[in-house]
Order: sequence, then C-alpha cells, then structure tokens
Amino acid sequence: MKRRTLTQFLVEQQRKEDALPAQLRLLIEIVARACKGISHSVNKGALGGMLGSLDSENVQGEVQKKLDVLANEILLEANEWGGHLAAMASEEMETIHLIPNRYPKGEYLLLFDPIDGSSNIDVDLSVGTIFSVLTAPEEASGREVTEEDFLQSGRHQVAAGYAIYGPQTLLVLTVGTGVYEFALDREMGSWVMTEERMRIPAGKREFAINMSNQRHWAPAMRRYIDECLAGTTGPRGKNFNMRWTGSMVAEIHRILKSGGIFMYPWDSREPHKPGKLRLMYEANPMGFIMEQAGGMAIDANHRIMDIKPTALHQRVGVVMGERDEVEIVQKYHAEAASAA
Ligand code: AHM
Ligand code: MG
Repeated sequence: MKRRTLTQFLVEQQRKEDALPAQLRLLIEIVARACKGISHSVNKGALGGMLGSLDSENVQGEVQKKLDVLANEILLEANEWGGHLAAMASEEMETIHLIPNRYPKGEYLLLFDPIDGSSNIDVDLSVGTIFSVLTAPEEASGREVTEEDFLQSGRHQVAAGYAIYGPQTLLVLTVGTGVYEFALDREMGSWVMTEERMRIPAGKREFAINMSNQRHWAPAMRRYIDECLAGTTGPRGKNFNMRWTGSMVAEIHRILKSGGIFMYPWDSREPHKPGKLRLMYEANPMGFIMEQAGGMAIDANHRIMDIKPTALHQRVGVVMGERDEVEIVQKYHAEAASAA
C-alpha cells in the first residue's frame, strides 16, 4: 500500500476539495506535531517522572496531573508563533490565551483538552488530546480577541480531531470532508494514513456509560439503559454489551472503529450543571467527528453542535455514536417531556 502522510493528505484536501486554506493546514500540522511531543511525554511515564499530580487545580476544581500541565504547555508553545491563530483556550486555563504581540496573528481560534481521561495516566490506560478549531468573527479583526468571540456553536467548527495515546498513537481528524485516521510512525517521525472516510459500523449493541451514576439519571436515561440491560427478555429483544474506560477519547475511538453509543448524561448530583463533559473542547469536536462518520451527537434532546455556548467551560450532557441508538435515547427524552 502506498503510504500517504498527513502532509500529503492536507495538501490534497487543499487542492482537490478546496476545504483547507493554507493557514488552517499549517494549524493542523502544528497541532499534530504537538501531539507527537505529548505522545513522547506520555510514553516516558514513571521513568521520565511524568506520572502523578501537582498541587494545583484547574478552573473546574479538578486536581491537575503533571501531564495535564505539560501537554497544555506543549500545545501553547507549538501554536504561538506560526501566525495562524488569534487565540487559544484550554480545559486547563481559566481564560483565553492571546497570541503574544511579538508574533503575527491569524484568524483561527484553537480550543483543546490537552489530556483527556487524565485519571488513566497513572494506571497506564489510554488517554488523548482533543481539539476544535473555529474562525474568529470578522468584527474581531483589528482588535484583540475576547472570550465572547469563542462562544460559537459547534457547527461553526472548521476542523476538529483527537490524538489517542494507546498501544499505538493515532490522530483522527475532520475538516468537514469525512473522518481520517493517521498512525504515528515513530521511526520516520511522521503521521501515516491508516483509514479514510471512516464510518461508524452499525448494529454493535454496545453502550458506554458510568453505571455507578445510574440512580442519579433522568428517568428517560434509566429507561434506555434498563432496556439494554434486559437484553432478549426486554422490549429491545437483543442483548447489549457494556464498556467504560474513563477516557472519552478511547470510548469515541472504539465507537468509530467498531460501533456503539457513548453517554455522559445530566444527573441529579449537581442538578444545576447540564453534565460533566465540556461543550467547547470535548463534546463539540467529538460531535463533529461522530456526525462526519455518519453518527449523531445530542445532549439527550438537541444536537450538540447547535448549542450556542454562554461560557468557555460550559458543560453539557452527551449522547453520541450510532445514529439508531442515539435516536432512541432522544425519543425517550421527548416522550418523558411530553408526558410531564
Ligand atoms: P478529564 O478531561 O478531566 O479527563 O475528564 C473527562 C473524562 C472523560 O474522558 C471521561 O468520559 C469521563 O471524564 C470519565 O468520568 P468518570 O470519572 O465519571 O468515569
Ligand atoms: Mg477531558
């Protein structure tokens, strides 16, 4: 098989599909390069002093792991100087990071979760980096970008993707022309395409949800899971399997490769919060990938990518994966709302 590198793919996209302005191509290459650096750090593990937590907390009140902070720095440094960005935002930073005045500025806004699934770092399970790219609003040209400029719904994303640091390091990417997977060739130092125009396979009958929260879910969510658990003896008439890794990147990657549904729904432990996961740098980019692969991504009721954010670190309920299953969850929530 002829090897197609990420660079070749991006140049082809720019030429053939006209989907990719040069600055966006540069941005993706730089993010991909930063992910190589993060992968290297993740692999160093205990021998490189990479495991464990720091004394600090992020804006969500979560204890930061050493790798959360290091990966955040790698992404910031890699992306500051290229001239392609107006600003960045991250799960690990309270507010936006403006490009320093010593560098030229571009039109793109980059958002990321530097290490998703951090609780997996110290136990040697898969973690990943998630990213989303927006364009700064036109009225922001000639002035400094503000947090407000980031608050665009996910349908405005011009690119999104994730790197997964598992048995292989992979990069999964969309620029709105399908989903593509690249594997890191460590000997050559390059990303090589391993799958193109990925589609979520149908009919897997596998769900991923943190079952320990079951008693806190909304009735419609309990109904869906109860019916899955009832298997051939219940209304669905078929058996379901379950998976939970504690890493959204690993969960979404599994669904992309082999099907199923992932949920982190609203629950009544913190009823004022719509969910645990963050809209702008977790749910939106993963929603974009799921939709581009033929799947669906909702907050239980509505399309995630249509939600107009009101805050950078806003949370959201998440139900995504195979379209047929997501539609059932949506239907049960609609029925519960109309019965209320
Ligand atoms: P993180 O970005 O701080 O790692 O948190 C997000 C992660 C997701 O990857 C995963 O789906 C979820 O949190 C796991 O939560 P739980 O601890 O309830 O299993
Ligand atoms: Mg995360």
